[in-house]
Amino acid sequence: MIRACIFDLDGVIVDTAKYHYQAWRRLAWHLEYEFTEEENEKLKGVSRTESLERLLDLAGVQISEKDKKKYCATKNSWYLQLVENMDGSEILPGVSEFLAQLKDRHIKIAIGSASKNARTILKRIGLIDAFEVIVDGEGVKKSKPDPEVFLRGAELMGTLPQETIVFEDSEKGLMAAKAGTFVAVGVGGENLADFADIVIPGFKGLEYPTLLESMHLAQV
Ligand code: B16
Ligand code: MG
Repeated sequence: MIRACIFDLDGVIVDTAKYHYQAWRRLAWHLEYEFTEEENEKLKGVSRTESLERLLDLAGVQISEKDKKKYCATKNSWYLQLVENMDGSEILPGVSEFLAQLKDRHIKIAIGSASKNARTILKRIGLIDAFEVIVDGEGVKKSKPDPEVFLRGAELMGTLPQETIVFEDSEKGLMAAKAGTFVAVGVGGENLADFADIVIPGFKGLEYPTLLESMHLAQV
């Protein structure tokens, strides 16, 4: 019996994943490293500080802790410039309609994002009041694939993981959902199939009852 849904933000509600990639690639250029889209895939759902560590490893560069802080701040300022003019038109196709279906059925909805910029983005796209619970990178200690972000979301909504669907576009996020015993829906390509209970290409035209049926789950 499903009573709630938790949505990842970047790559699920809105395609900010491309802006994160652009900002990391710009930083990589400064390290004289060509950061590929494939390598970026592995950073999806990973916190800012951990992402920098991985980029430094890839580039084979060692810097001081003080410089790491500076680099993270620089990457974030570039990212914020890129998202500055975002508006509701960047909400991914079908997302608003799918959220409306959930509201009509009194299904609780939350955001579970690794991003410390989640609230800023939600304000820009006009969805800050759409979610009854928002758990973001400011509210958790452990990064995905640790399930903390989703467990906290479910706790705040008062639902059990088994009653809650997590929608995620990253391998790490889906691993977090499974580790927390949530129902895990991958949003994206078939490469996510090994990590999810089911994969959907996106929300366009998605009917909530059909989704539940395809996972043999009951409605409230
Ligand atoms: P920030 P999600 C994640 O958001 C992104 O996928 C990941 O690329 C990013 O590094 C991370 O947030 C931290 O973001 O630098 O804004 O705090 O997919 O969990 O919504
Ligand atoms: Mg994501």
